[in-house]
Amino acid sequence: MQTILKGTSTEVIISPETPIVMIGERINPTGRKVFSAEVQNGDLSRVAADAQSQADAGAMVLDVNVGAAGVDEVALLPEAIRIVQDTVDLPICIDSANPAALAAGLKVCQGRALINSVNGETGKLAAVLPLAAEYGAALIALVMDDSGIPQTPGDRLGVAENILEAAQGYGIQAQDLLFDPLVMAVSADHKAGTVTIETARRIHESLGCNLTAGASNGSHGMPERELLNTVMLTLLGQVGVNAPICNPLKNGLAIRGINLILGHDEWGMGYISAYRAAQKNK
Ligand code: THG
Repeated sequence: MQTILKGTSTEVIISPETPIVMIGERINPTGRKVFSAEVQNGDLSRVAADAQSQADAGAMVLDVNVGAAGVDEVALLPEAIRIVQDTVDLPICIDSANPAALAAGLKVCQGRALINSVNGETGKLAAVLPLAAEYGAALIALVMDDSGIPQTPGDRLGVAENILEAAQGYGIQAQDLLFDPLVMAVSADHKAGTVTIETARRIHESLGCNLTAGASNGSHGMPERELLNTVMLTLLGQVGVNAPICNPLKNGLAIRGINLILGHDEWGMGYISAYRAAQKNK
């Protein structure tokens, strides 16, 4: 199953047969004090450099999120998307909890965007599915609904099935959806990792869909976050998460390593060239 995203002129294919696609996470005020303050002042001067550095590190899609307290996302998100697409020719993952901001972003976005995100809540489905249909965008679906985040992989799979059925009612197909099995902090719940991994495995097996995940969420509150993020990306990659949202500046070589070990990198050329580029930048 192929999920196709487009930039201004590039096309990115997400499928089990092709290498894992990194969605760069850094254009997001979460955990970034300076960027957060800038965004709150309407200052997007950092965005172009953050887009370029992630593209240079191998990101093939860029997540764009300007959500911070007091920010008018409807005004600022389209502006950030324009800056990114003026800087690099990559598809955009439009990241907002506000459907009006998603709509404003879609309006200016070139190519075929990835909406981040819908979930199984009645109101979210009604607000976001029509947007994906109208703009022909692909869509990330979080496996939670009006009852919250299910505790078990079976219940999370059930939510995924419900979302797929609702999406099909709008003419959105399985290949247009990237399911997100929900990575939660293992510091708060030591079973959170296994529930996420088993959820991904079951969605991949029974729906055949492609998957994303916010891999860096799992390590919050733990030392050596980078190490834990690598472990998370590896285990998720093994069960079908082929478009993780991560930090390409930190996880770039690990992703190439996963692609190599999983048979997606003939002669290791992707891994070797990423290694050489990293050495050159040192
Ligand atoms: N699923 C989907 N979308 C998502 C998430 C998800 N979008 C947001 C988030 N989760 C993924 N993005 C981030 C971005 C930053 C961090 C974690 C997840 C992060 N940042 C560092 C910190 O907080 O310490 C800051 C590091 C830096 O300077 O870059 O951890 O789960 N669909």
